[in-house]
Amino acid sequence: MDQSNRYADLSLKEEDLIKGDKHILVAYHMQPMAGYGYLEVAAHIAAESSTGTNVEVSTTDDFTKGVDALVYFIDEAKGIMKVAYPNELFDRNVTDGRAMIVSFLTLVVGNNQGMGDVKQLQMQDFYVPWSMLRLFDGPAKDITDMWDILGRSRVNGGYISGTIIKPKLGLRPEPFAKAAYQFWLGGDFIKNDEPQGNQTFCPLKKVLPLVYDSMKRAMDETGDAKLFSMNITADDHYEMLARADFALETFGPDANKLAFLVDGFVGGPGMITTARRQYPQQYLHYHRAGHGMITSPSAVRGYTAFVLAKMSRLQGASGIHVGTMGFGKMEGGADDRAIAYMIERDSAQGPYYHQEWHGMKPTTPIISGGMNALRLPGFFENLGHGNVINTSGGGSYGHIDSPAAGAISLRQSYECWKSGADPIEFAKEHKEFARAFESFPKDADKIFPGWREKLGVHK
Ligand code: CAP
Ligand code: MG
Repeated sequence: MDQSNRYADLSLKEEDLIKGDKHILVAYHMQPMAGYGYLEVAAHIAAESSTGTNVEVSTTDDFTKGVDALVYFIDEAKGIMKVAYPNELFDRNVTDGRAMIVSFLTLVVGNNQGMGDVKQLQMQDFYVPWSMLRLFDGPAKDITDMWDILGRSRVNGGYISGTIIKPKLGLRPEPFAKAAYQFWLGGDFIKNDEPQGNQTFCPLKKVLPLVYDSMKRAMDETGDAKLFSMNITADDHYEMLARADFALETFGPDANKLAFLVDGFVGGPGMITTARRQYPQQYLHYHRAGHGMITSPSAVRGYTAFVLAKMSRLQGASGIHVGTMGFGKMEGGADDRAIAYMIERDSAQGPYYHQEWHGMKPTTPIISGGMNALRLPGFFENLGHGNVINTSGGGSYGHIDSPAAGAISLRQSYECWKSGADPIEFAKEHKEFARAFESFPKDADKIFPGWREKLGVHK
């Protein structure tokens, strides 16, 4: 049934919709199945995503029609469609009247994802009017709190060097805590790798006190504060809180140095919001493992990594992984810096919409996945700044001298880029950075051809 009479109005202007402040706007890449008209399928999507179904229903009244989602733009040649969703469509909390991401997802990428007349439907961008934006929690803590703990300026506090305890799994409590200690001698921030939790060979209640002991010893030895991002992901709300509460008690006076990591993609928005609301004093670290199943450029449904990151700021993530923009091991390209800008700035341009954040706290871009000291200078150059958390697992534990040397090489790499120095010249004066060339020779050959001669390394 062609419902474009009711669910499309191509005379609506985007600027008017934005000025009106009454709609969330969503841009999709859409391709219909063969044999279906573009506008017809677009209208069907708007219907299924709001008040409609595939037939007329007798229960529809005049009020209902007022909250129809409307297709307001199509470009069939480019495969782009845009929909205006009236604010009233979105579910609001009984307890406090606030908005929820789960309702947003249920409507804009819910049933429409499985429709038989749709070949491709991937959300590329969305715009949130102030009237809705103000109903989302946003972050409670942000990178300025991390800088403060580290004793730096709250403004432009710079690069936070981090790692992920590796191997991913298979360390017992003592070697785990030792690996943490070794990195902290040179670096700032450690996170659990996302599958690490309460395995029988490394029980959380045994390992966490040891990690705190490592932190204290590293702080004593270096005179610097250290940060630990602990995985509290769990199916059960109470289990998640039990993990988090145990950690807060364990870290006691240093609980401010504890961040909570939640696998927000596989765990879902409820897990993020639970952590955000239960622990507003902790930095909330959104890990997005699994997102590639829908965000990959090869995916034809779901939404993009950009959309995921933008939603995470609304939900209140203090930081989220944004990939490595083509410089690491995961999928992505240089243009992905737009993802970082959208979550860290107060006013930013997305692929389709400009978003004002009206002072909502920023979400830190967390840079992770195959990074090391040699790949970082190019990364910073592409992004234009280094106010990020970077976690380099292999890049630290793969350094030939030690994890501490790996950590120091990361910091030196930032200093090299910041000072505008030539990396080879800088390496001559900075041992840990120089030894990163020998630790990751394949990268060195690729990024700095001729490095062996220049640095006098002949092995
Ligand atoms: C990185 C990592 C992260 C990925 C996630 C891993 O380790 O711990 O989970 O970076 O990807 O398991 O691969 P390495 P993203 O530093 O050793 O590569 O940040 O893109 O979400
Ligand atoms: Mg990982």
